Amino acid sequence: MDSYHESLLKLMHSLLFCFLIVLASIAAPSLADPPYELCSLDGNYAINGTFEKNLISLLSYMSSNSSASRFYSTSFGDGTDRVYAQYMCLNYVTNGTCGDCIRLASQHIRSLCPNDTEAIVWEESCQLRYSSRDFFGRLDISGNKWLDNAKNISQPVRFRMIVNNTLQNLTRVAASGPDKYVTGKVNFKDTSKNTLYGLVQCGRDLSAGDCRTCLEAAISDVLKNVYFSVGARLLSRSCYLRYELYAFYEGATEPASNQAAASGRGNKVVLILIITVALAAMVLVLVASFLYYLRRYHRDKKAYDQDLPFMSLRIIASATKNFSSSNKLGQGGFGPVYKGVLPDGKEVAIKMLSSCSEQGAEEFTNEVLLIMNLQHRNLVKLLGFCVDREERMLVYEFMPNGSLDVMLLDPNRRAKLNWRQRLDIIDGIARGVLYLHEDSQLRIIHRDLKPSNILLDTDMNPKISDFGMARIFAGNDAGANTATIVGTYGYMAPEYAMEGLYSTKSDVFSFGVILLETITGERNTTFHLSKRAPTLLAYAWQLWNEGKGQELVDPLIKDSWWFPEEFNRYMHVGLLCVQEDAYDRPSMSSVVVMLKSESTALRNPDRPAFSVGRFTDQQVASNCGCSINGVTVSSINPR
Ligand SMILES: *[C@@H]1O[C@H](CO)[C@@H](O)[C@H](O)[C@H]1NC(C)=O
Ligand SMILES: *[C@@H]1O[C@H](CO)[C@@H](O)[C@H](O)[C@H]1NC(C)=O
Ligand SMILES: *[C@@H]1O[C@H](CO)[C@@H](O)[C@H](O)[C@H]1NC(C)=O
Ligand SMILES: *[C@@H]1O[C@H](CO)[C@@H](O)[C@H](O)[C@H]1NC(C)=O
Ligand SMILES: *[C@@H]1O[C@H](CO)[C@@H](O)[C@H](O)[C@H]1NC(C)=O
Ligand SMILES: *[C@@H]1O[C@H](CO)[C@@H](O)[C@H](O)[C@H]1NC(C)=O
Ligand SMILES: CC(=O)N[C@H]1CO[C@H](CO)[C@@H](O)[C@@H]1O
Repeated sequence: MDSYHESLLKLMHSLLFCFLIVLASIAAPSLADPPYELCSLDGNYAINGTFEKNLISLLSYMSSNSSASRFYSTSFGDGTDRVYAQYMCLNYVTNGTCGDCIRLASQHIRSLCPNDTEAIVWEESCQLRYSSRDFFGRLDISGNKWLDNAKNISQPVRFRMIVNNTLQNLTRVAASGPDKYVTGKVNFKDTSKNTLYGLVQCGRDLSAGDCRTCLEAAISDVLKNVYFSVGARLLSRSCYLRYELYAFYEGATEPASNQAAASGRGNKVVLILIITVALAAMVLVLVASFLYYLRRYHRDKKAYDQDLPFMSLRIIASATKNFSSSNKLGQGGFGPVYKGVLPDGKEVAIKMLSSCSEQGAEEFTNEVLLIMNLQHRNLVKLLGFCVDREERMLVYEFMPNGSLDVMLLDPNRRAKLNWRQRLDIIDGIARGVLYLHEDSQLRIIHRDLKPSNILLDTDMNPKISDFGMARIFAGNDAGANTATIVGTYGYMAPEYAMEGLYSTKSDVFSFGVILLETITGERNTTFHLSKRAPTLLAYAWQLWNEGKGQELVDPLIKDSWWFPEEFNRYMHVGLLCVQEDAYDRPSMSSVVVMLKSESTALRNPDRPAFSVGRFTDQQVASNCGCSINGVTVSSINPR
């Protein structure tokens, strides 16, 4: 495509973007302005009856006396005509505002819930409630209402975590304080610097425990219902919470960029103008979309001819019960991993990639589509992916037997892993890595091979996961030098850990460590604790030279069925793979041949790399600085 078309497309894209913003501001599904009410279906009081008279006196009493306190409960009348009423103003409002708010609420409550024996209304800064039953000091978390903001956050998953964390912290403080009220703010960074402002408040008649229960239910309700919004409120009978990206409790008003929907109300001229602009934009957008898809179609015809395995964030969120902690399978080097169930009942593992990647959505999509074309029985199958603003997710088939790591660490499970299965696992890994290095149409260096990245299916077939991650994060090819080191100490080749030099031979090194760990049941990273030698590699080398290699066989299989000759050959190949000089290590294709050929004489191994980095089991992630609350996460830099 020539440059004229390119710039035309760019223009179209900007218009599309503007259009989406305009559209969002019209269609935003946030609730209307207050009041919001909840009327009971329990019963009605008689018109002109005593209950109504009592209610009227109570409301007028509260209206005229409400500037004295932020929270007030009182009752009036006798027997079945007795009315219990309570109001709560948000603590930050002035006496005058509180009074005005209650006066307004008193009028609204009767017109919104005519002749109901129980009702509650929420105004902008207060709530008013009455009932024929005594509810003072009693917790009621039913019928909570939530409100969201018109504007969407760019990284909802991470934002929700920060919101949850902040509100949980505020809850702890508020519940134990005398005012049952607290505000707080937290700085965080997503696409730009931001501050989250939160407020929680309980009725002062609640105990600390009930206040906490109420707010925890409120947090859970708001997170369950509000997924994308930059701010939200939760209206409950006994408590209240709100969070925004501006200091609402200090009188700040919502920044114009957030205000989209709130200001649209009643302003017909603006609305008409917007619609006109939108219609004009729509025509351009249609043209733009056509050109855009035409371009994509030509560039990546093959990938798009297949069913595009793109999944929406909504589907993924519902598959993982909104990324609930009970669905979390673990924490990978690039972000958390969740178990999910797709609408068709298929079990999947969903890997969230930390948003540090600089890569744009389009490059990411292309990269994933390339990687999805890799198919091998020893690679975990990538089923789909999701890109939503800054969020990136990969959807894999679910592996019921977990990872080799867990298998080797747990002595009970390791004991059940017999000699034959171990050799099959090693052979499978070797074939998978060979496919990545040489046989696929892409040349892929894994860069983070380790037992926790080897998953096991129901038949204990090994499947390599996280392949293509190095490509996705670094986006470049083999035999390079990189400043971004992705890997795990104990499995990283010395030239890679120290100098950032990587090649297929660095994967061969990691494979060698996995091989030795699988046949010996020892862990390279914690071997020094056994005091026999600083590392498993050093010890294996020492025994090998003394002709006593077989002493290293996993004691858990020692008494069962295993072949010393096979053990010797596997150990020999393992030692060849972990040699210090990358040049001396065999290629993956020779490894596969050597493991299988009983007759070939193998070359003697040279000294292995004895100490690689510090032997912590620390993950070294990409050296980006995502920070939550000023704390920089994942930036361990090897020298
Ligand atoms: C927010 O994002 C969700 C999901 O992507 C979408 O359904 C909704 O329309 C968006 N709202 C706005 C105002 O952009
Ligand atoms: C209630 O009382 C008012 C005036 O006291 C009267 O006009 C109205 O008809 C009465 N309504 C009923 C339903 O009795
Ligand atoms: C609000 O009312 C309380 C109780 O009447 C009083 O102590 C306080 O000084 C008032 N505050 C302001 C700002 O007027
Ligand atoms: C009051 O309640 C009765 C039912 O008991 C209902 O028929 C009537 O319409 C209600 N009055 C108003 C003003 O809603
Ligand atoms: C919020 O955090 C709490 C722990 O502090 C956790 O139990 C809960 O699952 C989290 N909720 C969500 C929706 O992430
Ligand atoms: C919440 O409190 C914990 C422990 O007090 C603290 O480590 C964490 O940073 C706090 N989180 C936020 C978002 O304030
Ligand atoms: C305690 C108090 O201030 N009570 C006042 C409440 O308002 C009524 C008028 O509606 C006054 O008469 C009370 O003195």
